[in-house]
Amino acid sequence: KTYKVAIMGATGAVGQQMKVQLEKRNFPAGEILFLASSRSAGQEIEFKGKTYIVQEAVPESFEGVDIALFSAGGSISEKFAPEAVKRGAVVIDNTSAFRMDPEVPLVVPEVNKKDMRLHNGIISNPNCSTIQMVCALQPLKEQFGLSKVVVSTYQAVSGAGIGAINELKDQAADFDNAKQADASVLPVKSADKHYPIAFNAIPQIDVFADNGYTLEEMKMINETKKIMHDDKLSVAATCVRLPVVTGHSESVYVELEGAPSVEEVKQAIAEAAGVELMDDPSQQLYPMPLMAEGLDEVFVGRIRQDPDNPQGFHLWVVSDNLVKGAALNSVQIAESLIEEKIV
Ligand code: A2P
Ligand code: 11C
Repeated sequence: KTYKVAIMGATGAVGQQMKVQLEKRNFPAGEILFLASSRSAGQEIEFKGKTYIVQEAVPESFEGVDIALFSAGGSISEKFAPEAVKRGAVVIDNTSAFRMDPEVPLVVPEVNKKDMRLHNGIISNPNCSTIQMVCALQPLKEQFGLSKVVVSTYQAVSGAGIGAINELKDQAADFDNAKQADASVLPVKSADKHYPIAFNAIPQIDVFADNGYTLEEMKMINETKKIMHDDKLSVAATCVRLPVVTGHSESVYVELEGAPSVEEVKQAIAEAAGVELMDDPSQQLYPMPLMAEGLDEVFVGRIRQDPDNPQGFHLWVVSDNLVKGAALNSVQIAESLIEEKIV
């Protein structure tokens, strides 16, 4: 059996990667539609050796679509996802539009695949920085119990879309004028002030909430609790943008309910689905975004026990934010829908 698939936001950083993942995993797409705004309607996209034309998305685009992968921004999802559902599609939405809606499952297949079954037409794909963190946390929770998480992120510009990648490339070409570089995308396109990202670190991703946290930080806090089904889990986050093109890195501190040895923690990480242990200080082996680019796995290294607390551990977690953080996770949800006979 094959399925009619639509990619909404097909020309974007995540949309392009969705196409790559569908091809790479040989997803049973009998028909495929590449949708974007009128700005890029008419562009050509190659898929499995055939040329397709990007179409401007309208509600009728979703007629007959079985699975729609959305990554064109929250307001576009709010407008078009209900239209797609009305026409019989299951929407896998990679924006924050519906993630915290109690009626909408928020899924990382390695962690909470079965939540998918409760969908009402929309399944949300979590934020990229949340996905890679929960993949590393889940085996620790299962084996040792998890009570507290404190995370600091080192996030790549591709998380903010193609405009942010271009901005970094332009600014990085002019080292001597780094401080005066033109900036209009980061930290947030709609914000009053913009700062250069080349040769910089910006402790703001998304806009600020009233409590002083940014929305990116609140996503990591709220989404983690929802995916792990644990409202009592204590989570705090500080999210920082770095001049890295692709691949988010995270320094994650966890407090466990038990006090395992470092070796036991490493073993749990090594055995976890979708996660690869990369941790050997004697060989200077640890994950970095440049090596993770284009790869499927969540890489974990630098695992250390807190010298002052046998239940505390530090981990360094790296993954390609466009792959497992977005497109791959969405395609895995689509594959799970087929496996579980939900579509
Ligand atoms: P377009 O190329 O027409 O602007 P990124 O996150 O990399 O900036 O990508 C955003 C994606 O969302 C692009 O594919 C973009 O298409 C798409 N998009 C933006 N606005 C709309 C819209 N109004 N309708 C459909 N797609 C949109
Ligand atoms: C970033 N994590 O790196 C953001 C991008 O809610 O899906 C993803 C925003 C989202 O900028």
